Amino acid sequence: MSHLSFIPKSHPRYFSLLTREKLTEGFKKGIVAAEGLIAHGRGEAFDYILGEKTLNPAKKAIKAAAALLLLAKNPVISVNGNSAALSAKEVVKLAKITGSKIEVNLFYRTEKREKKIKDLLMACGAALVLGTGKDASAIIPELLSERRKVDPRGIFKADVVLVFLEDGDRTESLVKMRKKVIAIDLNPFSRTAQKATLTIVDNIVRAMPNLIKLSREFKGQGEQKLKSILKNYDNKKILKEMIKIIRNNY
Ligand code: PTJ
Repeated sequence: MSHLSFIPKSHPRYFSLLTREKLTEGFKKGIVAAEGLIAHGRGEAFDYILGEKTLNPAKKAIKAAAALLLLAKNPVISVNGNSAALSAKEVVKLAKITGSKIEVNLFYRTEKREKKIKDLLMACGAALVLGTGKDASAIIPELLSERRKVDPRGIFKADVVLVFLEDGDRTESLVKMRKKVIAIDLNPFSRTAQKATLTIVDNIVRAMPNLIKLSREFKGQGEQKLKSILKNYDNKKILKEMIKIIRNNY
């Protein structure tokens, strides 16, 4: 049974409660791992500290991420349980605008969950979803988790990979493979945030619509403009700015 009817629209944290509801529904449907609910709780705590809004450093990171995706030769969006439950439609939209492939990649990989996530993405309009079943036949070296299994047409040969809710290990391994990693992670202290090429410290439910909007705006603009956005972007500086805001606010 959905708990949506328990949430008054006037509740000051209506949006946050609605997001929780999407995850618990995703869990009941077998899309979200039980551990994904706990991971979201950690994200919520950081989001609370950020004032549940997209802060300036995150806006700059989103701008650079849009430029990086549009300049990439083989961009891939990596989807797990939480990102499917929260942003499946947005993943498909962003993939279409930026010419990215979509790949399912799970920490708690089961065939059943892979298939459910793939079906959801297809129902949202994806033409092709990589990385499920036997398609995940390539291996990320030195990575021991199930996330090491990737699609040779997707993450394995990608030059840019967009990741959500990571455990850090894979981001590090992908960077070692000379790929550029864009991470959306509410925790600026996490290994993922620190190791990614470009870190968007924001909730995926806010970052994705903004990323779509900017990618749409930037599409068709000359390479030079996109390259200059990236040239002026410094991820370490952005992370420091974010941490400074957190420290100064409390
Ligand atoms: O791949 P799956 O679906 O089998 O599940 C993997 C989970 C999500 C369980 C796994 O990746 C995990 O345990 O994640 P972690 O290590 O707990 O990391 C989650 C990170 O994502 C934390 O740093 C959170 O702050 C952050 N986070 C949680 N919710 C959001 C988020 N970042 C952005 N937007 C969110 N909504």
